[in-house]
Amino acid sequence: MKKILIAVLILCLKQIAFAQSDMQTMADMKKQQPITYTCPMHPEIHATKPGNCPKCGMKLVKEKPKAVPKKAAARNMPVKEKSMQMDDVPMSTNPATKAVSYTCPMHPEIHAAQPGNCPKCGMKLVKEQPNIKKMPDGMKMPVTDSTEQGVKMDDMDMPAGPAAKAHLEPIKTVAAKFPPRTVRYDLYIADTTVTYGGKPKRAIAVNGSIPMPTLTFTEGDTAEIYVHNKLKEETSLHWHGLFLPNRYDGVPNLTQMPIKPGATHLYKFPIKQHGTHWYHSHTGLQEQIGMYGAFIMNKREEWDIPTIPLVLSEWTNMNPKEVQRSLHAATDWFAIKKGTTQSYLEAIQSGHFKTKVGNEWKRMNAMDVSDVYYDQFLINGKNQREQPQFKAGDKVRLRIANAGASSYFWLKYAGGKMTVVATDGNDVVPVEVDRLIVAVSETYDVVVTLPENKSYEFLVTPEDRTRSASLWLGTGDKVYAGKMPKLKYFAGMKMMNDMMDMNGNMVEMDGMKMQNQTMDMNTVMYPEITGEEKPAKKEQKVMPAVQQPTDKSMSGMNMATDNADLVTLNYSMLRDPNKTTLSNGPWKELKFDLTGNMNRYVWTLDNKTVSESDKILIKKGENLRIILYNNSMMRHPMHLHGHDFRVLNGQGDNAPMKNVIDIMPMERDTIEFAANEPGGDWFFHCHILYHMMSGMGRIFSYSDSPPNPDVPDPEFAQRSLFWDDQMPHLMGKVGLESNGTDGQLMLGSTRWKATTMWRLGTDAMMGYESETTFGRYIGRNQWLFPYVGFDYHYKKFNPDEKNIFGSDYKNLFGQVSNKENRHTVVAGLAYTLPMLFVADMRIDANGKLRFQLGREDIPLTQRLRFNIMINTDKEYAAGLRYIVTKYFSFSTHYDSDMGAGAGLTITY
Ligand SMILES: [Cu+2]
Repeated sequence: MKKILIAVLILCLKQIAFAQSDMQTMADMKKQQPITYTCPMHPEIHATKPGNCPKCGMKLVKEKPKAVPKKAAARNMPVKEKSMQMDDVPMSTNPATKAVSYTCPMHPEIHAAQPGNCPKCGMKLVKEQPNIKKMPDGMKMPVTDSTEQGVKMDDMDMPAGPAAKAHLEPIKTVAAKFPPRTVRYDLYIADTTVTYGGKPKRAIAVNGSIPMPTLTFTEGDTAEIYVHNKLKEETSLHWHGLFLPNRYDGVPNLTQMPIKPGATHLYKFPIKQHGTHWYHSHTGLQEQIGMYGAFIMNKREEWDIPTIPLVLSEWTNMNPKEVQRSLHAATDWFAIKKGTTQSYLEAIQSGHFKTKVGNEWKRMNAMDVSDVYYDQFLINGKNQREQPQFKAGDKVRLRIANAGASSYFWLKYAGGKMTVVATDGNDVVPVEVDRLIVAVSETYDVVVTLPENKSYEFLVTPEDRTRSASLWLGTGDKVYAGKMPKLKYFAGMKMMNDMMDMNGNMVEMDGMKMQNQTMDMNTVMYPEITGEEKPAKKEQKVMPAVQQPTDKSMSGMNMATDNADLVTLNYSMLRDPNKTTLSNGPWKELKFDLTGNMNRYVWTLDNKTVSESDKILIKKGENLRIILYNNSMMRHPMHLHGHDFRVLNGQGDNAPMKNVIDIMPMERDTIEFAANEPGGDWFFHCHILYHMMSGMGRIFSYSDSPPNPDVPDPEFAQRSLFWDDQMPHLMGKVGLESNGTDGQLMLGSTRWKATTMWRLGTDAMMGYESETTFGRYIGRNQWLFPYVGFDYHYKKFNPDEKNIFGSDYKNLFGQVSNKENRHTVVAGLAYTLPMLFVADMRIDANGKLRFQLGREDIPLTQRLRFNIMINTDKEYAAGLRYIVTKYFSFSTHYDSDMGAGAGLTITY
């Protein structure tokens, strides 16, 4: 056993050394050839030596010989003639000279005569600039944006996207025949049982239905909604995107008190806007289990075409409280279910070992685009829906709301392009796209046309692409939209590595601001554009061969061939038909970094949760400008209650109005809104349910607000509100093995953690040990953990003991060890090192020092985990754990005190 242990240790060390020597050999190779270096993000940079980019600090890469690979250039040519009509792009300059060429922001060696996608990574090509900063005088980017300073867009060199203006012929309208009226709804909220995920599970239905009933109004009406709580728990309803009196906004413990079991609550407010909105519970995690529905406000004069509200959502068989706890416990069960563990074996098999090491070196775990595994995805409560009544030539408006708790959804349509006509209830100048992604809680209005008398698939795919849901429009032969293939996680991991520095900060690339989803960094993960994740092969054929349909449903719908031309919606393509500039008023500017800690699942703004920060006071009549920078590895849909904001996207005076802005990693976006409510507290938060519940938000509070009659005791209410992100979570691991038991129980909150761990051998020779510690995580990354605690250790002297250090009578500091009989208080400091090893230095009341190094849960394969520990008390341990289910693993374990053992480990 001793030998195995040493071998393992050596292997571990070698791993690190190997990674380094690898880099060394790379460097040596570089020296041999007279080559130059450039920045992947700044192709104008040329250097004779390796180093970092003077503009963005990114590592320079070898510059390849200029010749454009012919195949690649040819690949770039748009396949279809009509695509890429750059003239149609509202903000593009008419290329004055013919000498314009295009390159990839990530692959400067690519040069193409025409716009298109990079043959290497599929990213949209950008105009190549001869060293001068762009923007000829003639071209004024419409960035007036009602601001004095404006927002620096001049560095932004990305085309707005090859959006063709929509060929949406005029659509007849029809006027409301009735005068404005009061519309009453009675909503009965009650428990129900559903089998969405194949097993009967508890859900919440309103009037017996999931989603909740679609509430329809016409502009000018008055809404009177009676909510009858038939649950055994509190509830609330929030009207997402609505302008209404603050007391009816529906945030429990902020704008009202929770609706108690058995109580009825009236929401009554005038309908002073129109468009596609939705409503949902704002209490706990109720939104995850059915409490969401469409809220439609028609214009007085509305389009006379069939209109279908589509509420998209997801279902998990796991109790959402358990989902939340699992996220905090950092179990990787969801990753196992999704097949996204990104273990060392998988890394080696796919030639990404270095990427994996780089990833852990930067103290990151596996990466994913979403956190939770879901058992089913739903369109209006069903996975497959049919609307057979439509015929060739029919236009249908889909009013789509993403009511998912944490899923983004891709939308694709088998019958041709989709015309986006509104977002978050606000009209936009119609824009035609092949696909779009809907962020959590966003809404989009999309018009689709049936080309023939067939049944066309409207395909809804979660961003992680684990499953999908479909709506079928029309009757006849089925026309499939083409399933979206699995993401290339290692490519994404590599990209994240490149973008993140050693301090866990996303490196902002100035000179090329990431804004408004114009460049979806995740594009590198899309195999339909960039080809399959390849097994390790030296020579990389650049372009994907014709993609193998992985599924019969794809029936010839081959994506790889024409996907280079896919038009994907991004925010800079959204333009309000009217001016949206704010009226004059004093300006207030605020900046927030979106921050997070994936390992402990703490999500924050400026590293502070809602309960750790003060309300932000605003005044009626003020204009607010909020600059948001996403310094985390995940995208966040930030939602503002009760107000629409302008998204500064390069559309100048016609910036689109939204109430949710999706911000991708490394993006910096600016929004502006008028503080035009008479008062109240308005929540601004990430709409990913589990991010919000961990504290990612702020409260905008109008100063001199009149008291809210529905919140009689604001201090009590606030304490209850804050509890949402202060609540501690229990987690644990208990090993039951032939040589004894070891394990730990933890109770953790945003910053604090109490742990008790034990190692109890089957007899006194093996010893009994327990350590209890209590401490606080410091800093945004929470790598530093000072603690105090109590240590108990008893072990009978064993003359035959074998220890790789010889005797453990003295520790490595030469102090006589007290582990034979120790009960003492300790104080120490733990620190997470690169490669996710935790270094732990402590001193006990007898002055004994101990330094310990350990790492848990090294993912060897999808389900096999390795852990290792060694300390200066000459104790060491290593173990393997094979994960069978979320709660059970088979485990083996060797410990310097307890020896070898095998058994079962329970994880909670
Ligand atoms: Cu978030």
